[in-house]
Amino acid sequence: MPTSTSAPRRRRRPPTNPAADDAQLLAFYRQMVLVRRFEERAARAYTEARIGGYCHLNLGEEATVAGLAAALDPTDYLFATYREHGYALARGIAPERVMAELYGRTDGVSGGWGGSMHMFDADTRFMGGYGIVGGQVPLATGAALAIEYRGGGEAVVCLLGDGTTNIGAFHESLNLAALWHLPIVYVIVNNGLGMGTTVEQASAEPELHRRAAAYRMDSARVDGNDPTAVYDAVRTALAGARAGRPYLLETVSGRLKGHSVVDPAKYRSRAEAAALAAADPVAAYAVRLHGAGLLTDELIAEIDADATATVAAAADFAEHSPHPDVSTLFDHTYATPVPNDARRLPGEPLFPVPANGVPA
Ligand SMILES: Cc1ncc(C[n+]2csc(CCOP(=O)(O)OP(=O)(O)O)c2C)c(N)n1
Ligand SMILES: [Mg+2]
Repeated sequence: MPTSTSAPRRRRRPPTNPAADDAQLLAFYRQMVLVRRFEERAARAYTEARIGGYCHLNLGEEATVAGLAAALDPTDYLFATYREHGYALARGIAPERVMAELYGRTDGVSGGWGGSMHMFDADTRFMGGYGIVGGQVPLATGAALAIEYRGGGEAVVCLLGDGTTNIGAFHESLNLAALWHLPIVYVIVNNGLGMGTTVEQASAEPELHRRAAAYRMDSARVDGNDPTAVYDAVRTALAGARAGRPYLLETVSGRLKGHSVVDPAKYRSRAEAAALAAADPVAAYAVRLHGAGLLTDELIAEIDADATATVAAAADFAEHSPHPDVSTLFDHTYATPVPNDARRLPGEPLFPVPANGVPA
């Protein structure tokens, strides 16, 4: 149940996106399978040493990815965590560019400079990818303030993990968002763990959405394994946010593998791992759509083959994309001159973007 107390400054708006119809239900499935196959391929490429650095996967989070992304308008801004490949794909960034970024190549969505944790794409208003736990939370709040300041119907969705609710900036951000009626939805993707620490070990209030009460903010908890539940919850939350009522949404799902691809997750018992696998959201959703007559065995195989082919083509593209020249190593660091651009909005380029799309 939403917890709400403070008086809205503006009227609540109904959700702008329509309720999910059959085409949307199938689209969720296609999206979920694409994310699943993409992440499996990323894990394989990592073990083949084609991907370096850190690499955190959305395995187990596919339903949340699909439902959340579909609820956003194209003009909304999405801030993610380092566990962001699936959200980048669902926001509309081409799989080739996401994979090339993982490979650290020039055709990657961040030109190969960012890697797994730092994808960024102004065109789709995908605002990153952050390696600092919670680094995105105050930034997203600032983006919402910019929207409010300028006026307009856009909103910000800011993803964060369950563990991230214990950093100070989370509380500072929610406090300001509530005080200033900012158009923002904070989405806690509760996968039960911050690395190897459970929510119950880390959080005095393990029902994380209830923390909104401290800021008199609307909140809800939904099943993150159900794309329709996530879609509806994000639509509702966004409608409130656009009307000046920021929102705290908690989605509950499981992390099927380790924290990152190099984590064997030894802190998990066999029974826990088996229970997670049994609740696999992709398989469960396939069964549900099959039962509803929307999926057949043939269509399941076709969707799988499509996703597998898309991901294979993305990996091939990444493999053949050039490595960045070593002379560019220190480009786009804090040493690069940055104009005083306090009035620039999120997504607007700092410098003119050349025709090839890669900043000089
Ligand atoms: C400021 C900061 N502290 C610690 C870390 C190390 N670290 C990386 S991920 C993580 C756990 C975050 O857990 P959660 O917020 O639940 O996100 P999840 O990985 O489960 O998606 C930690 C402690 C970091 N990257 N940044
Ligand atoms: Mg977590």
